[in-house]
Amino acid sequence: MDVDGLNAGYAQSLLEEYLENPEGVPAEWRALFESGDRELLAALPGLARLFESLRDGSNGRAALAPPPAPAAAPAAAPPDETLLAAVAAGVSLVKAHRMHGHLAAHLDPLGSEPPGDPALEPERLDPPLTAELQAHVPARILRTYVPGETLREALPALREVYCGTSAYELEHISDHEERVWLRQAIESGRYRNPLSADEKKRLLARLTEVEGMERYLRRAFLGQKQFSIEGLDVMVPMLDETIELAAEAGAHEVVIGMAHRGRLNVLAHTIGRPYETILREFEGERTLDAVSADPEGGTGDVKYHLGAEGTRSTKSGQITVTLAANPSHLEAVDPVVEGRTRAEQTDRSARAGRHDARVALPILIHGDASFPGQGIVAETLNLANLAGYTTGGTIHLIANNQVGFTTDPVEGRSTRYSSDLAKGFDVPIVHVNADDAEAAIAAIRLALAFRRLFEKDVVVDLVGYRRFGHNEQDEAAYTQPLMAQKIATHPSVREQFAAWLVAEGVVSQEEADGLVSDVESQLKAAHERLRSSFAQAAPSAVREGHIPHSTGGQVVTAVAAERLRGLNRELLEVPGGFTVHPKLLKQLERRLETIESGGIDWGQAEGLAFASLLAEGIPIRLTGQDTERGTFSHRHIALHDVRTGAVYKPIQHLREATAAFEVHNSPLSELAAVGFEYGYSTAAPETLVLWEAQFGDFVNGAQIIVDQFMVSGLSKWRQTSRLTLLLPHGYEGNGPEHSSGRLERFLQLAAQENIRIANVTTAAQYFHLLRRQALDATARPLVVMTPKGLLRLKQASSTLADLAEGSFGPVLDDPGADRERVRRLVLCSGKVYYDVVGDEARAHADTVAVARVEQLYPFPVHEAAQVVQGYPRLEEVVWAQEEPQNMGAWRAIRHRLEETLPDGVPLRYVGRPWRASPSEGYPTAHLREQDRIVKAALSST
Ligand SMILES: Cc1ncc(C[n+]2csc(CCOP(=O)(O)OP(=O)(O)O)c2C)c(N)n1
Repeated sequence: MDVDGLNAGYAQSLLEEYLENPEGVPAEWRALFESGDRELLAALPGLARLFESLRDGSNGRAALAPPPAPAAAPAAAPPDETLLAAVAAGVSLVKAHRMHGHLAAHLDPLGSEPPGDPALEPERLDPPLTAELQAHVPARILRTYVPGETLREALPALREVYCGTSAYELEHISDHEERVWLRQAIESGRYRNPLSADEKKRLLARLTEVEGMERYLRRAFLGQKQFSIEGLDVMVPMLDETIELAAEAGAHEVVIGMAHRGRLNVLAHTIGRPYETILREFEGERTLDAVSADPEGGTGDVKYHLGAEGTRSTKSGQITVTLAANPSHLEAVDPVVEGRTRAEQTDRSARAGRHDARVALPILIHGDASFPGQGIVAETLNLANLAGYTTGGTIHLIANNQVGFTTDPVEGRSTRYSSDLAKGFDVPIVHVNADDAEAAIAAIRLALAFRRLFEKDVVVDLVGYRRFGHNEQDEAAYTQPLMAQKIATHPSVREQFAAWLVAEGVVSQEEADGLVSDVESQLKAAHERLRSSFAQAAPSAVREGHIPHSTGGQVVTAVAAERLRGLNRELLEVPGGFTVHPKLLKQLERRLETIESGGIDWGQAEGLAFASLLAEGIPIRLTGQDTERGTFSHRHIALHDVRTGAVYKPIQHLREATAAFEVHNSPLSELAAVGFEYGYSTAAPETLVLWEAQFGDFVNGAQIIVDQFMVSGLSKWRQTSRLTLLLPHGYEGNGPEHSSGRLERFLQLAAQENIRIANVTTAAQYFHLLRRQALDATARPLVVMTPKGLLRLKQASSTLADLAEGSFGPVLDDPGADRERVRRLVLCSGKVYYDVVGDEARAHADTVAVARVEQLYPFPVHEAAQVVQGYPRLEEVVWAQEEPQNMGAWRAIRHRLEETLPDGVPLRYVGRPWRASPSEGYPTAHLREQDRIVKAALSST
């Protein structure tokens, strides 16, 4: 070590660096600091001076001021080694508070003792940090931001900060800047400014409203489910603060996702739904007079699942607050909210889309049992920092009532905290005792400031309790008797806060009581008004309605040939010097020929459909696993320069485009990935939002989103969208898991024209289908069974004329059949068509016609009947499918087909028999089965 020229400043900076990060200083310096070696220290005058100054209580400042004046050590000053060790112990103590302070924090309003940690106890350190020794350790060198000159002065503040009614977990964060910012923000108390008297009064008034509403509902509607918020009442003022701060930071919208707990209260107080409306819904459970049946034939939904939107006035202007509709399935709404927020944050009205996270803020309110238990939470957290999915940071609020229905935390999770999962995502976590209203508000201020600065997620774990059972029909004491006993005598947060304000002289007892009776009177008055309105209104009849529908038949989907030629060229343009992989380049360049001479394949037709829509001002968002290239290497919408790795997407540079095209490879998720796109599509109704499964089978990982949102959202919440699922489907010998997009599931879920389902067989059909989906005035989700082998099959390719002059055909008749000769009509759907017509037996089966049903739902009854009627000598109709009999389309469309048959013409099934697994594992078994099906379809029985 070179000691010449060493100055005290340098030595100190090394020492400080060492204290912050021991690994960050050269090994020899580390050894020195750790040894406290007097001789070595003597050899380093600068450092010696530093230690001298530490001893004289000048906190190292003297060491920085050359020339140093020798300080007279007080008689009782400890020796250097002890002092150095004390500094090191002091550092450990500070670190321990930052890392483990939460273990000693008083987070439970019900008063359970925190476990604590030996590292937090100064007397248990080595050397024991007595009060006297603490007084010799300068606070500055410990790099804390709490007030106090010495450790002795700083420690109580440190304890207050880290082990009070708030606690923090942030040392797991890998970004140094974020960590340091958080420490500073927390220790300096920047976000814990005491509330002003006015703010306190407002807070009390809010808590009174929250509690008052729950109490009124419980009394007025005994036993009806309200999933009371009580025990977590402060959540509502926390949301108030969030909305205020979001508006201040420039947001126009706050999108909230939450489950049942406290939802009615949030609807009333956060969204601003009038008490009367909520009371009407409660009355609706008793009398149909209170609610009118859905005139459109939907089922509606229970009151604590309904979505809502309101406008709030803040100091920074008006802001929209949306509560997303959600099903009972806990946490399923999380990615939906993220997608929705992302859509709000995105300007798609120009070729270069723009994402601005300041525009909207997502808030997810989780249950403490659900957060660690439901995998979708992890999937959603994993979206947070991805370019295609980020929403610039979500505020996660765990409504932690320390129980999940009747399940205790020890049974419900393997982690100490409900929030622990978030640690793996570098998310700061604030735990806060829900009985400390001011601390809860401070937690929100910190969270919002962090999000604003770093555009990342934050978790606030609000630790409260549940005053009653899981719902108003449950008895908590049956399963959590001790907790229930404690809660029975535990004053509410409003009561505590009121008592405190009275003691402080901020309000009088009369004022506090007056607030309670005011809320009560408001609710009573609203209820009276509602009741008198029943008396006057004529009872509404329950009507059998129809959800308006359209199969999109009217939409013109053809695009002029010249425009398609131009777009085709542009889709192949790359900037000068950009080198596409030579093999790929050859494939792509073929598209210049196919547009003229035929052979437009799936990928090309899709690109042209997208490009033409962009030119018509329709934005598009396409995501899925490996979707930029396409699972089957057929799309190549993003090109990679083989020399530089640079990426270029020609479709984003179309000269005529007047809308944005977004494409992203998704993370390996189905549930959150589809949920996100569903949410996005509901908030961007003008956009064609597509999600592609790697193989169709995998869509069942997203079953909750399909069942609870996509197919039933319209009926339950009048919420629909153009979400389009591309599900590779077809029996090609790849085994049980890569054959089926589970067509039967979607067909089973289809009713009241809630969705559209197609399995098309040509590139042009796909082109027209996509365009129709985007342009149809009636938005509906679309499920497409997309091909694999057909992507490149010559017969499935199309010509420019097909795109420029054709349209979507829900049923395609046999083009070559001799109508007078045909005795059997084979109807089928999807790829099996090519197996049938491509079979050698086809040539001899001239009494057989083969037609395709391209749209399976809504079933094209009229078009199918026309095809059937086109064969006057028909003796039988065969439905041929490659799926097993209990799968595929058969069971869902059989009755539809039967409606089309002339009298006396039977309908016969040809396909795999009933099977528990979709397809054979052995390729040879597959081939045999495929051959049997084709032969059975073509030959007479
Ligand atoms: C996916 C799913 N599984 C099970 C349930 C049934 N369920 C409803 S509430 C609940 C407990 C939830 O506990 P927690 O997340 O802590 O929220 P709390 O009700 O305590 O507010 C359960 C298991 C559900 N709604 N969703």
